[in-house]
Amino acid sequence: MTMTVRRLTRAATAGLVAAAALTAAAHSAEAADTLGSAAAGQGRYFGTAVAANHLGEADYAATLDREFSSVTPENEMKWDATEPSRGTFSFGSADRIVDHAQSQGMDVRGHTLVWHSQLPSWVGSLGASDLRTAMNDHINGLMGHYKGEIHSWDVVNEAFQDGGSGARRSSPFQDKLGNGFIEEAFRTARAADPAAKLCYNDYNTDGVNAKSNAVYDMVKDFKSRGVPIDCVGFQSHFNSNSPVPSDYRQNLQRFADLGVDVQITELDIEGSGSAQAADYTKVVEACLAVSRCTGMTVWGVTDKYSWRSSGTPLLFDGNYSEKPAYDAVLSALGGSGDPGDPDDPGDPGDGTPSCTATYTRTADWSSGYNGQVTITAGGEPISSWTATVTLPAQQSVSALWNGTPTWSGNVMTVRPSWNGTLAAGASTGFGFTVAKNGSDAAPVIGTCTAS
Ligand code: G2I
Repeated sequence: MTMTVRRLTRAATAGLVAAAALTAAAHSAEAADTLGSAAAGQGRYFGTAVAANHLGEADYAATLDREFSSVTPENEMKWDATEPSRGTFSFGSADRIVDHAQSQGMDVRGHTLVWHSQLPSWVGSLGASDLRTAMNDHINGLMGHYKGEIHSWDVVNEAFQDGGSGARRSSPFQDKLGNGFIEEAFRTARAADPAAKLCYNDYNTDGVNAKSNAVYDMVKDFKSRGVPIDCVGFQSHFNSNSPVPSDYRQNLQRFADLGVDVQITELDIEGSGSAQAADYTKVVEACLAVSRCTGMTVWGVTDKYSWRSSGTPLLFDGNYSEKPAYDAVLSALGGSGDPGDPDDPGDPGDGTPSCTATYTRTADWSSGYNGQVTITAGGEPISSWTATVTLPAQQSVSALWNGTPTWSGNVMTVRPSWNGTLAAGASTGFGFTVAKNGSDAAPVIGTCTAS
């Protein structure tokens, strides 16, 4: 599909989009018991990253459509997907997401225009002058195609190094165009779609630290010189190594005080149960405490498709049941959803047995390791469970306890031995010993199913 044809098509559908938005608004007035409607009550959006290839899965689409008011294409708007060879744009997968979002009255965040990663190799081989032209052409190509349809664009993503230096990260743009590439990208972006909010987006900038200080200095400089920037995105990928910072709210506030909006753009927090729920509460409360924090996006709908494949960092488990973290977010948003509502999937009394499976490596030595999978029942008692463990090809299992395995290639399906019956919310687990045979990679734990 060429850019020109699609641009005409997108403009022609604008009337339909407006009608869909009205339908969605009417729906949320009836039931302030979803993330999107509760956040709307606080004047914010609540979004999720979406992958086009899951939209055909009924439960995925139903959960997305019911709960969220904004979507970010997880990979489909990146450079490798949209301009795989110079001047040839392909928007098929991104268009599917944008069309779906608009049919449901959801807003769309654009992610991302200029980034060192997921960059086709042809970009890296250009000389400085060609690279400058290619960068501006890319911004114009994407923003032109979606003109008027994107509420906020991540114009530049992850341009600063991790660690204490506060320096710029090496990339073709940084190395060949110098510090000025970010300013140039923002100026080009403003002209391409004046209605879109233009954001700088990064990770490990969530608290006050050397990296966030460097971004802060850049935003301050841009504001003082009239370089067009409207928002800063804080990715907020958290786990035990990178917990929710205690100065998260203060950090959001100091950026807001520079005269930009702040957005939480890729939120996920590894963990489970009440600890994970408490961390999510901290994040939502921080955003609500900063008036210029205009919305939050979680980085995926369900744990089973998270980029953190061995974690469980999202609000819905692999069966699309609401996790304690979901109830915590809804409640922090002031939603009227009752965490004990038997009509809500995953809540006690919903009548549907469910379970979650989480993995930890409990012992490690040069030739092997022990893994432990914890099975936790959802809001209903269960009488049996099934979990899958996919091992890296070289590895083999030499022992397994507290479970009964069956094998298909390198996929081990485990059912209970003595421990199938669990009360609502109760846990059991199984353990296994693996021979590494040269591979230290982690196994991937599949969706837990219960009966
Ligand atoms: O890494 C987490 C995020 C950090 N901030 C920027 C985000 O754009 C980034 O998202 C992740 C996606 O969630 C992953 O889905 O970006 C990754 C790549 O940098 C994405 O992973 C890629 C895999 O590496 C590819 O092998 C795969 O083909 O996803 C692609 C599409 O499934």
